[in-house]
Amino acid sequence: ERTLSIIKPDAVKSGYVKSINSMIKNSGLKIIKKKNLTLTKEQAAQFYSIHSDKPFFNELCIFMTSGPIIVQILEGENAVDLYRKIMGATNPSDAEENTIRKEFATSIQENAVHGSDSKENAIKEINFFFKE
Ligand code: IDP
Ligand code: MG
Repeated sequence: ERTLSIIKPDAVKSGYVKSINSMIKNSGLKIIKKKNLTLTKEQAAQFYSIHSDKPFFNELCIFMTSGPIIVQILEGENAVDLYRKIMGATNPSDAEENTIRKEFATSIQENAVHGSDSKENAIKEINFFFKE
């Protein structure tokens, strides 16, 4: 099974990429593809289009385009749910100990990482960044 991981601009800027990837590898997931890029406003709006009605949508797009991100495909047994588990809750103040967001997120918006929330969305999100 595969899932899409994004290390968001806050975590890249703070130099947390290596530490986050160590937590990913320690969980048993393999990083099978990696891309460094900066999202355009259009890409951010399209990627997060499911949230376009939310009050935080505009700010979320501004944040996600504020600097480089690392987009990775993770592979392993139960990859979607396993990665959601090691990421921790969306709001870092609700995240459990030893999760990526507990360790590295600063707010509900600047929360260090993205992970697909279902197998179906994982396929869509992987295709969004790795069409080839
Ligand atoms: P998830 O990333 O844990 O799946 P979603 O609800 O899908 O959380 O929200 C997508 C992203 O939007 C979050 O990771 C976070 O960056 C941002 N976000 C979610 N809820 C809020 C909020 O209430 N205020 C500001 N930003 C939010
Ligand atoms: Mg989500």
